[in-house]
Amino acid sequence: MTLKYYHAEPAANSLKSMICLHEKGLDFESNYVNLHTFEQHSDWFVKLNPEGQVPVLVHDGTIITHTTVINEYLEDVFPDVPLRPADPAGKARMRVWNKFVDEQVMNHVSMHGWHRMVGVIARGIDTGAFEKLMERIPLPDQRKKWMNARSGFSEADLQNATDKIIYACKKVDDHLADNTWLAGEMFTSADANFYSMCGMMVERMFTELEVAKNYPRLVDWRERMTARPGVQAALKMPDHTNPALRTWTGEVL
Ligand SMILES: N[C@@H](CCC(=O)N[C@@H](CS)C(=O)NCC(=O)O)C(=O)O
Repeated sequence: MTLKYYHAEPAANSLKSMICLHEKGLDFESNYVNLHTFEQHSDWFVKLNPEGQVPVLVHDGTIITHTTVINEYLEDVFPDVPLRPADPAGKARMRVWNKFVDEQVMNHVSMHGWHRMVGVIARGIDTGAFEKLMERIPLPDQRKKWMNARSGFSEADLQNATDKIIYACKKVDDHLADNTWLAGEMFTSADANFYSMCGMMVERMFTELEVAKNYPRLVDWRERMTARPGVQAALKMPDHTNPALRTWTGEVL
């Protein structure tokens, strides 16, 4: 059996499935894809994933993309250490949380990240070279996102994204009043999802939200997440980010 994981730094989508791989104790080959040199749009990578995005899982030659799908696949093929409830109601709870994070959280946090971090990279590229890079991006929405990152997202769009993040933090914090983990009493891939997309960095990225004061249960959950050996192992995966960006706290550099 061969399991290969193509990924970038241990954050966001790359971290999300990496947590599940480690939590399940699976032996996998780690293949770093350098987003800083746009390797995700290179010919070899687009052959693997025509959408030109990380991460990608390759299991005995079968290519699986999209982190929520990858995590469900891992669950179906490697159920020994379960990260999904066995009962239909528990499965549904987990999936509703995954759907919430995928559809109503991920893009909003990502917009702020791109505005502040990817914008630095995008603005550093000469105009002719930038246009050439844009031509290689397979997904039209992703091409627009790169162009917006270069010019800067609008204040209205950024504010809308912040509003959605505030909503998500409150929703999770309220939910954790009666639940240990997002899907109930069991740690699931939904926890890996919210942690990777928002929970682990929300306090650092959005200091104005006063996360520790306003969402203490979310912070407690985040600490319990970070302490898990599987999460620790995932966070230790290679990080090639420019050191200035790694310690970035949210200001436009
Ligand atoms: N729905 C996809 C989203 C993947 C995604 O947005 N990947 C980002 C990294 S977090 C990426 O590859 N960005 C580089 C680019 O699009 O150029 C998933 O769940 O895997």
